[in-house]
Order: sequence, then C-alpha cells, then structure tokens
Amino acid sequence: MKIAIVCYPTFGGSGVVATELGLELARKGHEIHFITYSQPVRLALLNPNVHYHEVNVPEYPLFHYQPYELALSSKLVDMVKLYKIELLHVHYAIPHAYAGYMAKQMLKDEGIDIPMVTTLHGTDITLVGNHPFYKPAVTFSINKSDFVTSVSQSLKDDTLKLFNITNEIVVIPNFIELHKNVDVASIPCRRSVIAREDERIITHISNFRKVKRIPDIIKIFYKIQQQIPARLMMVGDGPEKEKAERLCQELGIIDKVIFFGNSNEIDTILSYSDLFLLPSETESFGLAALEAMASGVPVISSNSGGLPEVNFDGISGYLSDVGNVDEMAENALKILSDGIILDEFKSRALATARKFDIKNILPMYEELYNKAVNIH
Ligand code: GMT
Repeated sequence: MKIAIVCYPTFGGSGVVATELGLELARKGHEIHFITYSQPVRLALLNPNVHYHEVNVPEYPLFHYQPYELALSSKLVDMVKLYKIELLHVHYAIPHAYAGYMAKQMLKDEGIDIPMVTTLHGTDITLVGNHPFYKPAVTFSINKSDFVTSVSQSLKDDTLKLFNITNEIVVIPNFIELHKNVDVASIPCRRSVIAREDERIITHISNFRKVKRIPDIIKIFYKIQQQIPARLMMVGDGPEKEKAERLCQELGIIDKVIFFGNSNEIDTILSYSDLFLLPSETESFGLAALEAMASGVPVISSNSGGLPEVNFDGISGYLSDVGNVDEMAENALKILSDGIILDEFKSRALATARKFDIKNILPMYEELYNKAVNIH
C-alpha cells in the first residue's frame, strides 16, 4: 500500500512512533511517504520504500504567523497525485488532522477519494487541543477522520470526556522494536565513563516540559543518593532544564547528575541504566518508559493517564500518585538496594515490554488501513 505519514519530525514521542511505524511498514513492503517540515530525527533514508517530502513555508512579512497548515495540505494534495498515495495517516491532531481533512476535500474536487487515519497521541488532546481556542477545529477534524486511533485506553477515555466525539476511537498501543536494542557485551567499558562500579545509574529522558515534573525527579534522586551510591542521567532538553540544574546545585548533588541534552544514543544510555524515573503530571502512554523497559530497565512512575497500561506495579516497577516523591524514592530504593531484587525487576520489565513488540502491534494498523482503503 502507498501511505503518507504526517508527523512532527522532532524528538517527541509522537514523531518517534510515526517514524518507527513508517519504517516497519516499509520493511514489510509498503511504500511510505513522510510529509513534514524537516527530516524526522529517527529517519534513515537508505530504504527504497521510504520517501521524505519536505513542507516548505515561504516567509512573507505580511504574515505574523506563517500558514503551515496551508502549505501542508497543498503538499499532501500534490504528493497524493504524484505518487498515487492510497491513504493518509496523520499523527497528532493539531494541525495535522485539520490539514489532512482540507487535503481530502481538495482531492475530492478532483475525483480522488482518499481515506485518512488520525492517531491521537496525548498532548494534542489533554493539554493543547482542549484549549477553547482550538477545541472546535480539533473536534471537527477528529469527527471527519475516516478512522481514529488513540495510543491508550486512558487517552480514548479523556478524548470522549473532553470533546463531543461522534466517531469511533480504536485503541492501538504504542510499540517497541525489541531486537534493535544494544548488545550488552559492550556495556561495562562505556558504563565506567559514567559511574563507579558500586553506583546505581538512574535515568530520565524527556522534553523537559512542566508536565514531566522535572523537580520531582531531582527530589527523588536526592533521597536515593542519601541511602545508596548513585548517579542521575538527565537526557533531553526543554524549558525546565535550567531550573533542574539550579535545583541540583542548591541540593549539593550537581556532581552526581549528568545533563546530556538531546541524544540519538537512547538505546546505549538505557543499556547501562538500572532504573528509569517518569513521575509525570500526565502521560497518555509514556513511550520513554516502554523504551526503558525494552532495555530491561524497571520504571518508577506516576499512576496518571496511560502509565498503568504500560508500567505494572510491583512487576516492571512501581507507580505512585503524582507528586508523592517520598513513596517514589522508597520504591526506588526497594528495587535498587538488593542486586537480586534489581535483577528480578529488570527481567520482568523486559518481559512486560515484549507485549508491546512492534510485531504484535503493526498488524492492528495494517488491518485498519485495509478497512479504510476497502471502504473508499
Ligand atoms: O511527552 C511529550 O510531551 C511529547 C508528546 C508528543 O506529542 O510527542 O508525547 C505524547 O505522545 C507519546 C507518543 O504517543 C506518548 O508516549 C506520551 O505519553 C505523550 N505525552 C503526554 O501525554 C504528555
């Protein structure tokens, strides 16, 4: 099938999911066309089934805001016609579902009826899309999509609660490509650059936005390192990073915390981690937690949003109420203080991640695509 994938090309989870999905579909023989404003960070183009079409928005001084949606929908129309694309799969409702719908309408005018699948990822519903300024357009574009998917049951419930949705929402969880994880044989020498042999390595990876509750991570780590030798690896970049650095300074732990910035070596970093922290205010799914578990790293997370669908209490890690840093630190110490317990959690985290293997999830998307194409 010839499929256009529209996504954000940045380090965010929705872009990662869209890219990995497209790459796996391409490996299975589908022809995939990524359409976005720059090359997605995890996209390697050495594959004959993978195309990337850049959306250019010419700067014009009259515009206070450059019209990206217009450029995107025009590009979609042109690419659908040029490559005879059969289906649009847009990731993140804003503004992709809206632009996709416009493209559909323009194509209809030319006698081309193309189905559109919209995947809701989280913040497009819970944080941004829910804003009164966007709500009518988001509701409209969800209802006008041919098929709508959400990455967790929790996100589906939130969408139905917050918007007046007349369309069915199919839950297709996020996934992980398990076999690509790093060869553990190469770990010890790399690990020694980061930490001493007796230190536990604790990791957090995110876009450092408020919703991630970055100060909670520092506070949890502060309590952990009072009890056992440990290091914290903070991977990613965003508005809360400087504040986090200052807090580490104030607490006197800056020499035990490494701020990496954005990295393309997530799998390597995770391969020598002992514990992953994700105490978010909300998380529709928590792809970063799943990536950690796929590397055999147990997770201490909050119990909000879709996190209980990914991280299982007492099995792959522990879950606590948002903000309960004392309990999160206690649970972290339960896992980290005993090597045998740590190994048990590590193997259960990996076993839990296996349920989300891309091989199990991809057929769900393919089934939906077939339905969508056959209806049209
Ligand atoms: O976590 C973020 O803030 C980035 C955001 C995104 O749009 O890329 O992530 C959302 O989508 C991911 C992929 O489906 C989910 O794993 C994240 O849980 C979700 N983030 C939130 O709901 C806050």
